[in-house]
Amino acid sequence: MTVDLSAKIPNNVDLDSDPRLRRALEAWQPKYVDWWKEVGPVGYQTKEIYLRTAVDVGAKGWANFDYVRMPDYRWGIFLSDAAPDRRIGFGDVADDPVWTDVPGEHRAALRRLIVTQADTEPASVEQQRKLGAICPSQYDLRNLFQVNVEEGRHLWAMVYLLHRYFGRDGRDEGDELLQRRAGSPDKPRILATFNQPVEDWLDFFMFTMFTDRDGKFQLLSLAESAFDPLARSAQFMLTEEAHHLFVGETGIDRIVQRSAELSRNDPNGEAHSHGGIDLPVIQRYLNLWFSSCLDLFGGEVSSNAATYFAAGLKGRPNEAKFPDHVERDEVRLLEVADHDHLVMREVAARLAINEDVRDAYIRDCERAVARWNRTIENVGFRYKLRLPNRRFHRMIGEHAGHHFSPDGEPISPEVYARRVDEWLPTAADRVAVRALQTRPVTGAGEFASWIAPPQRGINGQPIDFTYVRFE
Ligand code: BYC
Ligand code: FE
Ligand code: FE
Repeated sequence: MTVDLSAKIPNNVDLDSDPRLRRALEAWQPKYVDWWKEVGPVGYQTKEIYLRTAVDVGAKGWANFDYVRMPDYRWGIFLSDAAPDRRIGFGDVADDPVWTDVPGEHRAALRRLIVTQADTEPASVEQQRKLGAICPSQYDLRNLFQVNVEEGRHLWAMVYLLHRYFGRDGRDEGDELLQRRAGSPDKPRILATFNQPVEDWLDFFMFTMFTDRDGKFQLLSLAESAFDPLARSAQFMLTEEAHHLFVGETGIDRIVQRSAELSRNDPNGEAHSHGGIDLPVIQRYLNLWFSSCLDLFGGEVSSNAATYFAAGLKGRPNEAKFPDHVERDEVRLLEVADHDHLVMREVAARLAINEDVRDAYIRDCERAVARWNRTIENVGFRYKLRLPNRRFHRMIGEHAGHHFSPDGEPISPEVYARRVDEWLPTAADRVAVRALQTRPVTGAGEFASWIAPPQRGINGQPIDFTYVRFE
């Protein structure tokens, strides 16, 4: 399918052949732009930013770099090319041809999955809206806005599916997606992490590392869906997602590097008196964001997940790599708390699908932590970051309502309360981080004291390139 770039809404879904749908989306567009202006990035809206815009799904065209003002960004609708004769890869419908439309019996479940996915995209833009004012460099400011405009495009991708396949209900959902607000007491976003404040750039890098990474694994699971338009939408979103994950993982790596350098030269092994962030503070932020994001995979035992899997609506990341795609009679063991000790509990494998997805996510996070620890080692400082156990600080699922140490040992509420300041960011930690981030650092090639420069610039440009035109 060729891309129509001259259209009001750039797309490769042949919007012109469906005037009713095109009109409905063109009616949603100004509401979207109003939303962007109201709760999108604060400031910088009239500045020209060096951004990439997707203009095609092919290897060449999908990353087109140029200076753009954010409100003029060309948010488009793109599906990856259809695979010929694609078959469903899992569940009771394994090996059937994929669906080009929504089967009546799965309408409610698919709508719910799409709305939940969609809701996270604008939420993240809202959460990050104030960060421009305290950015550590022009390079990072540009990356923030790149992430923001692409999350906006991900919303477009999902709203297209809602309008195209869910009629009136879908259009109503599209409007409600612009009405909920991250952190709002009366109209909050759907999933808890997307109502959490993102107050500083350590939060931001943790978010793009851990929360966008939930996005990667959810999108990989949706890319397996029997509902082909959803699968192809998710597939193309993943190409953009890679940059968000790069921003998070390398952002933390650069902070960790600077912290280790400053700590190594300090008699007490601390970074804060030299304009850096102490490594234990980074560890506490990590504990917070990682544990919150583990909740985004849903309960360990989930009949929703079992239904999605059986019906072919949502698979697991890279489903082809799993030995069994049906999981009809298999079981899985879960380690859960029984009063003050851990017991093994057996559950049907289909009920534990969320745990399979969480496993894949945790492995990917472990890889990143190992990389950060190599950075610390290369600097010549002794400190090791680590992921807390998956039971630590959970609000959803089997471990919620119990208390665990970061090692995953069951502990009493009293011990937890006594030690929580060692494990999660304290008010003093937040004050210390914010004290380093009080103004935007935007000079050419200039970086804040608490973060190392990146290894290279964006799209082959130098690090001191003009990523944002301030005139
Ligand atoms: N917070 O059966 P359960 C991204 C609810 S991120 C609040 O255990 P299920 C992005 C659940 O809704 C990717 N509520 O869970 C990242 C249910 O409610 P009801 C987003 C939660 O359904 C950064 C109840 O608890 N995509 O793209 O198996 C920037 C029991 O649920 C939470 C998706 O999530 C929570 N954390 O799994 C930008 C994919 N967890 O029925 C973008 C679509 C659960 O009692 N969503 N609940 O009212 C899904 O696949 C599933 O809805 C979930 C939950 C995996 C989220
Ligand atoms: Fe996204
Ligand atoms: Fe993302």
